[in-house]
Amino acid sequence: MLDGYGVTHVFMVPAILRRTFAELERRHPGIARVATHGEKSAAYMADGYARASGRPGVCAAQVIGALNLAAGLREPYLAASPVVAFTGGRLPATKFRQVYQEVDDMPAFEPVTKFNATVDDVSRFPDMMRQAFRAAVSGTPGPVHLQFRGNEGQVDAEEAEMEPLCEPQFSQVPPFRPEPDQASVLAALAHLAAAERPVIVAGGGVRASGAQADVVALAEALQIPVATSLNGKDTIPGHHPLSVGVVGSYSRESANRVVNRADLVCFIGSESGGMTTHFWAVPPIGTPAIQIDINPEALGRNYPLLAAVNGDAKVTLARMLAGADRAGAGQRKAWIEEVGKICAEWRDKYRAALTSDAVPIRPERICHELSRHLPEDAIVVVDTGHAGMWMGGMYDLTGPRQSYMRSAGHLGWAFPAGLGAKCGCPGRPVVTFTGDAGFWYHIGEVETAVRWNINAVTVVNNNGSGNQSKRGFDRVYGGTQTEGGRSLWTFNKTNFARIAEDMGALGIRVEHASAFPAALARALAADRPAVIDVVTDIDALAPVAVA
Ligand SMILES: Cc1ncc(C[n+]2csc(CCOP(=O)(O)OP(=O)(O)O)c2C)c(N)n1
Repeated sequence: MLDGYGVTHVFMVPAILRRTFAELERRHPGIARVATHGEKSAAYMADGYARASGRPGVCAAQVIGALNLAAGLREPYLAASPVVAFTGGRLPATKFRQVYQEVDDMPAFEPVTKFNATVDDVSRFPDMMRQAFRAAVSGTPGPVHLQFRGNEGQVDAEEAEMEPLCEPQFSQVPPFRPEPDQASVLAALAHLAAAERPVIVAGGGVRASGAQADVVALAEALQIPVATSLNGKDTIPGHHPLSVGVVGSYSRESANRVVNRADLVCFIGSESGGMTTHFWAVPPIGTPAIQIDINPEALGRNYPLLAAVNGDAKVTLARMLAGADRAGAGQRKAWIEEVGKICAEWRDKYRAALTSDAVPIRPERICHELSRHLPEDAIVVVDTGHAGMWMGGMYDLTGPRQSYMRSAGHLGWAFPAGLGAKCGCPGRPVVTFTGDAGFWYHIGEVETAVRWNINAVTVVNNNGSGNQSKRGFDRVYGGTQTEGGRSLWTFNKTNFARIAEDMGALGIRVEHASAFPAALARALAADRPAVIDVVTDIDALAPVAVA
């Protein structure tokens, strides 16, 4: 059935479903069984695989690792990413008898899954597997969990007559493209036509629907600037004349300024959550809004709506484009000029930092070099914290074939997610951007990458600290931190390039910004995993959001 659903990799820590994994080698050697150094990173790899490929990512753990796996599902749950998780579970004959390694794991999966179920009888394999894949990719996608009877899921050693029927429709996102109600489409168009200063806020639902080009086409037809959430950053290239940047907390100042000047905000595939709206200050609640989403429960949750459109983003945008009155676009010349000025002001303000030759290196400069030198089909994977702020605000995608995936909040996600992304899309270059605190989390997976030839490139913004925390500790220490205060967020100096080399990867240390492009080219050309360890300024703090 894994084969039937197009699964190419399973990420896990043994021992789980031993019989299944043995059968895989015998009958489906094309499915890689990637043993990792922790269940959480296995879940993150499955998540990266899913977000890069649009196909469900599969991960697994035996009963003792189940909660480590559940911890790893928190991120794909927040990011609406289809991950299928398998664990071993208790036996009816021995549960509640202090069996080695066992507790009731099911409740812990409840808040981080869309579907959380036990498979107690071998004959239930096919229908439960189908339901798991169906739930993972449908509507707003998300993680699912199946717990198989037996601490290692030994139910898979039993036999039964079963029909391994698969539904390939549920092997990718989206399985359906629901059409919107035409009246709601016309209402949305009427409000857009009447607005003087409209803006689109495109979210992760645009990625899920593959509707990036459709958003850009509508924006061009109606002359509407486009801001994105972090999760929707690859909706529009950074230098497109209508692109204003990422809006919200980890954002670009121009995007927040434009959204706060708008007289109508059109959310597309965005939950309008706290991060994207800078906790509902950008735009302020009460700003006239319309919203397009596949999930009816998302419509109007945070902003009262003038029009709510329930449907798949791609088919909805095609309908809107067909009905759009392009004549009205000319009326927005003044608004488009104002938006252009706001964007130019942002570029002028940050030009010096983006091109800085300072030693230690400024993170803005790394972002700028990535904008200039990443391949046109690159998948960019970015951690949270400062990494999310630097790249969200300072990095520009250069074309429609580049993809961007970001941590929805969990530090340490990006490095294993980048490895998963490379497994999901082996033909595309994958470049991950992470801080050193983020990289430390799952550094052992460098060995996994080498063992499996997962040739992703990881750029470490190595400032010897988790310096995003600096401002907060400055505040609680009344301005000047004690040495003890600094010990809460600073680390020993570490050469990650050397560690990577020891594990068999290519390690490159970069201490001068001018050396970064050659390092990136070498890493991309290496036929092994690569870590570029960039020594950066511990005092560099990312700009905070403009409200
Ligand atoms: C699982 C988890 N724990 C804690 C945090 C809080 N947090 C956010 S950023 C950060 C430090 C980031 O350090 P690093 O990756 O080195 O990047 P830097 O801030 O130094 O650029 C921490 C601890 C988090 N986001 N996720």
